Amino acid sequence: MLSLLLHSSTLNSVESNNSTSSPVTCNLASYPVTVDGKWTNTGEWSDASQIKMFCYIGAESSFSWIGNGTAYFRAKHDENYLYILVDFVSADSKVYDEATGLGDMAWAIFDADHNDGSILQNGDLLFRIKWTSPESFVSDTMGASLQTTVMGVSANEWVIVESPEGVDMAASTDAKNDPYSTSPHPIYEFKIPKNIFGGQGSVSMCLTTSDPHAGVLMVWPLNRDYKNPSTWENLTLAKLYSVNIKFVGLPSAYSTRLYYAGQTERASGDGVVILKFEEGTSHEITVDQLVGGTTEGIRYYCPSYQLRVTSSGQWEFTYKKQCYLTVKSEMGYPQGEGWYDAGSKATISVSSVIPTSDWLGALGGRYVFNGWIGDLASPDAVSTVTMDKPKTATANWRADYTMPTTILGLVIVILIVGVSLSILMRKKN
Ligand SMILES: [Ca+2]
Ligand SMILES: [Ca+2]
Ligand SMILES: [Ca+2]
Repeated sequence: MLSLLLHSSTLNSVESNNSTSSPVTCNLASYPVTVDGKWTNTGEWSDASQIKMFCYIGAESSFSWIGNGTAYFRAKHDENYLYILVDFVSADSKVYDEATGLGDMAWAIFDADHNDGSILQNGDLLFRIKWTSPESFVSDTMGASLQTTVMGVSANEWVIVESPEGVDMAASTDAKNDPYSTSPHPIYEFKIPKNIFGGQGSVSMCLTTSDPHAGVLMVWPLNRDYKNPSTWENLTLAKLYSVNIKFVGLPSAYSTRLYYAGQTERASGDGVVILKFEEGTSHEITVDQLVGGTTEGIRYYCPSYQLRVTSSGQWEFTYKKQCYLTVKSEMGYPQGEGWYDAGSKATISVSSVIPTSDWLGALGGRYVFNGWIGDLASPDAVSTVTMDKPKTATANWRADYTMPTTILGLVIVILIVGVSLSILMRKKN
């Protein structure tokens, strides 16, 4: 305890903000970053790791840092880049003072050569975004211009070097989409190629953002010394595994959707989708079980439409073509309409004899099945059809009044005989 107190007193006192500094795992990016110095949309940094920065109190480089402040940084990465957001929530919109020439700024420093030394080394790099006098640099913002600088090391001092390829930095006071506070305040975005630190899975770094007008300096980690890499904190980049997905049996004109990790992605039938996930995480990937089928009588069915991935590999979703069979009949309970695997045999049926619905039906008037017409020509009420394409089978019927005609004929004969007999009987009497 004593040594800790002594240690911190030599480095000036630092307000802890009730949090302690510890290694941070940098999330894998799900959403793209637009380097424009603001929350381009409310979701832009929602997938990043979030760390509250510390408020530094004491003297440093001729400044007295006295104020309380609130700042966060967020970090995430994709295959090639590390992205850092520094959000100085408590600072106001005054980013540059003409009289003193002082401007707000943010730094990100990396122990890029991983030597963890107590002095700066050639490989260490500093990325700085600073507001300065309006005429100094091209981009005017808030009555100031933005200066972005990359620094390397010479004789244990930071000196300006040429920016490595791919570096991008920006700042603004536009907090319109900022979930911390929408009142204007400095926001900084850094896009840093991972190859500056050899693309390794972790790197030591420190961050600083300052508001000299308010006398507030925010740092991470606690007790960081910008010239001493061994005081910087480790940022571990979550490693990725790669999932390669193909679709079998789905023509290129069709597309399906992939659902994974709360996201949806459309993929065409001949496409290959490569997804990256953090090592150690498990993900369920689902596709549309049915594709097409709304108009043309053809659809694609995926019997096994879910899979779970936990490591790199290749997977296939197999779709089966299906064709629609339409069975039309005005009567006789037609059976068999529906979807069938392409090339399979469908059985259709209809009752072969139906009483007519008029009064003659009671006397045996009936409709007789007269065969299937359309894509299937068959005289049999129960028939099979090969579903090599969408098909329609229509039942053909004819009316058969043989029975009521016979009955009525007999009734008439009986009536005539009966009447004749009764006339004969009367004459005899
Ligand atoms: Ca942005
Ligand atoms: Ca300021
Ligand atoms: Ca170093």
